[in-house]
Amino acid sequence: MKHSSILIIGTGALANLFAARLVAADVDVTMLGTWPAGLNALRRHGVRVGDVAYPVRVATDPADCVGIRLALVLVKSWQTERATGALRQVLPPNGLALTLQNGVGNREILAHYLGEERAAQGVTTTGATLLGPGHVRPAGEGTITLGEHPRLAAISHLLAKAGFDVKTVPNVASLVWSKLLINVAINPLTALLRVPNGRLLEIPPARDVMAEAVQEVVDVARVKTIPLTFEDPLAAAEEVARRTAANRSSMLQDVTRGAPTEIDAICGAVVRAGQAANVPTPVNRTLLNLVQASIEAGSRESGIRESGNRNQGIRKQETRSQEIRKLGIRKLGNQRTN
Ligand code: KPL
Repeated sequence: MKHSSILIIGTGALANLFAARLVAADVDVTMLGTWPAGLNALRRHGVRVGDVAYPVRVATDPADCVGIRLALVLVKSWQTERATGALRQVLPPNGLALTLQNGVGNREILAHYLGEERAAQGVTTTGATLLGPGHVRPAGEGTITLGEHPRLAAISHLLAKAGFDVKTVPNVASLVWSKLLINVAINPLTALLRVPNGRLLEIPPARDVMAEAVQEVVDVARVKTIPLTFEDPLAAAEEVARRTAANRSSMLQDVTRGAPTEIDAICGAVVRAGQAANVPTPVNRTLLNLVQASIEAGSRESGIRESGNRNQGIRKQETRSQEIRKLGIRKLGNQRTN
C-alpha cells in the first residue's frame, strides 16, 4: 500500500528520473509543472525510463496538490521564485520543500517566501538526459547530500527508499559550494563545446580551463571561509565527469533546445561572490559571457521565433540576479545551517 506522498515541482530530466525512482519505491508522486508537452506525456504514459512507464499524478494547478507535506524542487534555478508561488499554496505549515537544483541562491529564495523552517538544501550529482517529454534516460549514478534541517527525516527516508545514496552534512554553504564547483567545471564547457561530460577529460585545453575555473571557486570559498567537502576539488570534478561520462550536462541540454541556461546561478554566482570578496574570477566571467554570447549568437542565426525564446532566457537570467538582490539576499552561498 502506498503510504507516502511527495510533490515534485518540475518536468525536466531530473524531475522525471526522481519521480520514476520514487514511484518504483511505492511513493505516491504528484508532478506539478508548466510545460504543456511534458505534462501531456506524463498524463498519458507516466514517466518513461527505457521501456518502463511509472504512473504519476499530474497537476497544473497548485490547488490540486494542497496538503502534500513534502516537495522536491527540481525546476531550473531561474524558475525558483515562480515555484514558490505554488509551494506557498500547497505546503502546510509543517511542510518542507527540498531544493536539489544547481546553483547558488535557491534555498534562500525558498526560505524568503516559505520561511526557514520549510526550506531545505540538498545537492545531487545524479545525471539524467531528457529524451523527450516525460521520457528520461538515467546518465550516471550520483549521490544526494542534504544540509542538516530539523524536518529532513521523512524526505531523506523516501530518497533512500528510492535507492539513492543519501547522506546529511552540517554545513549547508559547504554543500552548495562543493556542488557549484562541479557545475562550474562541467556545465559551461560541455555547453560551449557541445560534448558529453566525459569528453572534457579527453581534451587537454578544456581540462586546463576546467582546472582554472575550479581554482577560482576554491579561492573564493577560501576567502569566504566556506570549507569545501573535497580534499582535491579538481579530482572530484573530474570524477563526476567520469561517472556521468555519457551524460549531456543539463546546460548542454538547455542550449541544444534553445532554453535559458543556469549560467547565472553557476558562473554568475562565482563572479558576484568573487567581486564581493575581492577575489578575481576572470575564467568564470569569461565562461559566463561565452555561454550568454553563444545563446545570443545562436538565436540571431536561427531565426525570429527561436530568437524570442532565447533572448527571453537571457533576460530571465538577468532578472534572477536582480531578483536575488531585490530580496536582500546578500550572503548567497553563505547560508546558515538550519
Ligand atoms: O549537475 C549536473 C548537470 O548536468 O547539471 C552534473 C552533475 C554535471 C551531471 O551532468
